[in-house]
Amino acid sequence: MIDFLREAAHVRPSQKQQNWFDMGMYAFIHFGPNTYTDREWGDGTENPEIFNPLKLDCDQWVEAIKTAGMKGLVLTAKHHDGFCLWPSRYTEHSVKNSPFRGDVVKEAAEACRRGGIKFGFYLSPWDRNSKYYGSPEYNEYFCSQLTELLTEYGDIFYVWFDNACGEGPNGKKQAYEFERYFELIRKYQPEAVIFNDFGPDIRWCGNEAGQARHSEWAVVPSELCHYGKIQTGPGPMASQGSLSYLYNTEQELGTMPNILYSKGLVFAPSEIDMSIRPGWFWHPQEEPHSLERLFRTYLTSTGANACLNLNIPPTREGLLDERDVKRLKEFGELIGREFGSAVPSVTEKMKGQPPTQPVYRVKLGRPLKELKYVVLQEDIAQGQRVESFRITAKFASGGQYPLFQGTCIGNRRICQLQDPFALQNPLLNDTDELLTELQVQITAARDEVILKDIQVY
Ligand code: FUL
Repeated sequence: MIDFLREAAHVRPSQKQQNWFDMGMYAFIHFGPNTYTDREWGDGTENPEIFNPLKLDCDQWVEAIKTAGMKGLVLTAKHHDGFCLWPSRYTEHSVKNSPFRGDVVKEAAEACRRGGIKFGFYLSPWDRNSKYYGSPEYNEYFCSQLTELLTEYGDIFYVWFDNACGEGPNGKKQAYEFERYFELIRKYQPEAVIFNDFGPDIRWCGNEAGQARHSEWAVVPSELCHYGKIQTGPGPMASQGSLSYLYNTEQELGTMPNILYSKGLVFAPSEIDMSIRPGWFWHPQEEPHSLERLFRTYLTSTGANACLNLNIPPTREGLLDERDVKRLKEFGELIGREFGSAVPSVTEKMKGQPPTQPVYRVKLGRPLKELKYVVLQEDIAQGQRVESFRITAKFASGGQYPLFQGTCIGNRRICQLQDPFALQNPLLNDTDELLTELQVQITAARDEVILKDIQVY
């Protein structure tokens, strides 16, 4: 059992998964015929004539998403309606038969390059327009389109696959050949990470509400992320059960009782995808979510061992809506205010503690009356190990006060102690005492704990 946990602690990310973690937040862009029909799912019969973004300006998209601190953009090159935002050679259902006639994928990729952020795309396997859908030819067709996108638009950091599999125009469903699609990506864009509900590189968190799990493990059973590279053998109790019930909406994923029955473990961190508005596509009557909602999502995604893929849909003109642009700017400013400059501190590991239960003493460079956040980071390159921790405050008088208890840390855990949106925040304590030190105590871990950083705000 202990050996198995130790093995679980050593399941490590690939370099590209680490690079992805470092990005923290990037933008999803849902754009296509739905933008013009006021729908969320087109049925594939839309006339390409309706697609006409007269003021398309991808530099405006990039500048706006950069104000929020986002490091990349993921464009819906093709959604379920089958309409291609690039002039694909393999179909007539694309921008080439629209009055626009340009190439949105090219414009977006070039704007990202000019703006110094990364570019990726979403390509829907479900295609409600293609006559091939529901037959083996469709996989050929899909691979040809994927190859166009992988070879003609420069470096791609991300390929996002939707698992949805509905009926095509012939009333048939398609057997997707994901392994084949993944191979093409590895061949043409070896640095790109691949998203699919079940991995291989990045998995879906299980909701579209912006909420990571209470304990969001990057190391999960291989039964869930069967496309990933299996990095351990079976759990000690695998012979008794096969986790056949496992689905990505389970609350317990990667936790100890969950991995105990697994057939093996995979490193596959979770992405939180959410739209800035109720819909994924732009609808004239919708408004962006409040700044508060976005900020809470930031804490429960990038601050909970995941990344945030926040969708901002362009309007019919091809610009991001001014209301969304304003909200993105406010969002970036708030993140800057809250996390812009850390309180200077010196961390020292206390001697004589077991390697799985270390205690860190964080001496503050200046005494504090209030404390907003403590941000903890494991050295994720070495794996994810911490099961539980607590933070204690120490005051000038020597008094102590328990502040926070948590489970996972992983790549980045934001422990929130004050809420910028609350009318009143609890005092650190009920006297005028000043906080001089924090203690971060790891109460359980799968193997020796390797923290990368502790920051105080
Ligand atoms: C879902 C799709 O059906 C939605 O339209 C949207 O693209 C979302 C990101 O993924 O599965």
